[in-house]
Amino acid sequence: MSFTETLQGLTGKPLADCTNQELYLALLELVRQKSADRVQPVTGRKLYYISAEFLIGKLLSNNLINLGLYDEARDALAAAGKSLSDIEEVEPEPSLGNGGLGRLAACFLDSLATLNLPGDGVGLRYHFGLFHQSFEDGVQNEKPDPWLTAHSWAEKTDITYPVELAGKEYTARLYKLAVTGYEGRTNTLNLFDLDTIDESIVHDGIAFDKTAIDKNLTLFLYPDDSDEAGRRLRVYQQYLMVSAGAQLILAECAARGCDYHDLADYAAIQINDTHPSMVIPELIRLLGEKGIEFEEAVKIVTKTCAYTNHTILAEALEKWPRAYLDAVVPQLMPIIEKLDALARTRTKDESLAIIDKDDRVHMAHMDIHFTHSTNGVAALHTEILKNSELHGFYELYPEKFNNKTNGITFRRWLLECDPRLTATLEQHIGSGFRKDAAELEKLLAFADDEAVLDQLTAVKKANKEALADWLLRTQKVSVNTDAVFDIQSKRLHEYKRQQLNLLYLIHQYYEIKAGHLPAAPLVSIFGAKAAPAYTIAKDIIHALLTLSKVIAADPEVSQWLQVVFVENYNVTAAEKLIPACDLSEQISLASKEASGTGNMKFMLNGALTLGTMDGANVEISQQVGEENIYIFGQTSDQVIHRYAVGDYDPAQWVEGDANIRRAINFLTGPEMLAAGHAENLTRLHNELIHKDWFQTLPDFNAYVVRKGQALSDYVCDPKGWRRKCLVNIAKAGMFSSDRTIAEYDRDIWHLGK
Ligand code: GL7
Repeated sequence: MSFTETLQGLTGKPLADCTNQELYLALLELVRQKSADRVQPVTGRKLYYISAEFLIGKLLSNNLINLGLYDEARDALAAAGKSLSDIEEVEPEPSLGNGGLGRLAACFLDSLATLNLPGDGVGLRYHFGLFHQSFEDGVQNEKPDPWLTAHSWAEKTDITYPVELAGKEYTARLYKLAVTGYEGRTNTLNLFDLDTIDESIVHDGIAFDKTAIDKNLTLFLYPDDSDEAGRRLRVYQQYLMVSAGAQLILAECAARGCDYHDLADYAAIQINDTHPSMVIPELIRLLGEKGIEFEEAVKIVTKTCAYTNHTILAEALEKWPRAYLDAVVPQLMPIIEKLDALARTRTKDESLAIIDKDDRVHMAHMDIHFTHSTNGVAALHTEILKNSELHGFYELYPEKFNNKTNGITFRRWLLECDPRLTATLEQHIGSGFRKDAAELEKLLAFADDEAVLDQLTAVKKANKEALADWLLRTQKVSVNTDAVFDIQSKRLHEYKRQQLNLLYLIHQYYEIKAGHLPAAPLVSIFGAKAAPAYTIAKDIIHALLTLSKVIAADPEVSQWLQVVFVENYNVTAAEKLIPACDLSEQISLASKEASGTGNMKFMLNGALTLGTMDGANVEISQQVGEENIYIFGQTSDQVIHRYAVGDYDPAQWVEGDANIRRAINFLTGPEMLAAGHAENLTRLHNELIHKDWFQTLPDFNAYVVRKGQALSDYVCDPKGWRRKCLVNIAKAGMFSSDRTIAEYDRDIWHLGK
């Protein structure tokens, strides 16, 4: 049967007569059937990747690619006058994650299935995921972002588990979402929810009654935690996830013959950051119910579980007040106390305790004591964990510490998002890189081949035109595609330093006004959501939106400089932005970005990195060589030293440097105040002068110089530029999540054995 006939069988009428909605549903059904054919029996150890976030993005195209159906589907639809990309627009994006950590979990599921490894995800079925962002009067506005339509990828099952929260029993229901690898097996993303959730309680944006647990528990990912009810709600969510998850794991293992004593032969559990840490005491509790004593249960759980640390930012290493846990999960507290006592027999160092003297429970400490592996997510990050942040733990358990540099799935971040580049690569180096990313290195043979370099230039230009069309259609802005496309897209956080980019743009504004024209016109594109309660982050968004208005209104400047802030940055937007980027901004304060994964996506799509020696930028720089990347700024050692000495005073930098002073004062100058809000701009101005916790000012001049160099290279040495792009693509292989997953399997999980 032809593809057209199969699809027509599902729609019940000629494809040409179908709406895009009808075609989307038919494709969804077809993918489901084909994915089901690829489910394989599990033998030996199976992985459970437990995570509060799975930022899966839209699934239709990805699934069609992995099933080998994409080209057929596109052609059959085109023959009927339909476009696959229009049909994709019908699909809502599930925003079940907030940034790199959640997207990493999604990439890992893709790689597990592609490598034919038995590995399922365990998480929550949030009804709205992260909020939908819009800008009103230059200010971020938050609304729910619904994705659960009548027909969704996550299928309801009749499997339920009881979960006790604050002494009351709730029923967690399992939903299953098929994850099919590229020419690989089908695994499952298990998502839990309650039947009683009531979406109608959300009002005024994303506000809701935080105490009505049966109605609100899985409404949002990361509900606002600026008040106590919000923080408790996170504990409720976490326990729902781990308790239902642990019951599912034990049930599946038992069905395969596990007698619980040998749990570690059947299951490997990866704890993704500290949100799922309560799975440790919960498993001990459940094993106790099966008749296993505490001491043995601790050994079983330690052998089964492993922990990944994704950040050194202290505020992200969760420490729950004991009172919250006493209230929400009283059944776990006796176990956590026993674990604390046991940990104290291993070390006298109070700072490594699970329950500290202020009665806070340190989730990461519990993870490190009671799992067999703790890994960081890039080489530098792991070294910082070992040498400073977690040094005491490293001394106690050196054998537990290991590095697993992050990766991204090339199916989504090359084949799907950049079909033009994919086709060009295939023309020259064949299609082996689809499964073996190291084959991209074959491209190096063409580094001086003018025809190939021209082709890459043409691909980039076409991608920039496509982005310009999309920006016009969705953001109502028109951009100059001859300009350098410079992109900083990631969560808004002071450590990521969108404010450094902001100060640069103001500096350029002045320079252009003074007749010091840049080497090339620049379109500076941002995409970022700020956490709803993160005031300064919202002020930075406001300052960028205001600056964008000021520049657009000034023809002298706007022919050289444009600032575009894309609304509601999400996976779908990333897929449009990344292939069109010339210069990728990875400018976090050295030591603060654990890895970054956007940096890898941009590089793979032939953008050059402008970055600090932070996270995986260090490894990107090693891969491509320093002549193929624009590095600037303080090193992590210098930064850590500056924090240790504690004498950083931004006011001195403002006083001592006229350019810095000029840029900062512009924030509260007449142009900005006329276009924006004094309250936001003044607060940001004061923050930078009096605090600047992420040391923006010491890196300012180096950043200006390096960025200027990049723009000048782009214009003065176009061939050299394109050669650098080629080297970046060719050297991206190491950042495939297939490589990362193979390393996790080799060193930690040993799946299928
Ligand atoms: C993060 C890190 O900030 C980021 O650098 C890393 O790439 C990612 C995946 O390991 O994890 N940690 C974190 O809490 N978030 C991240 O994106 C939200």
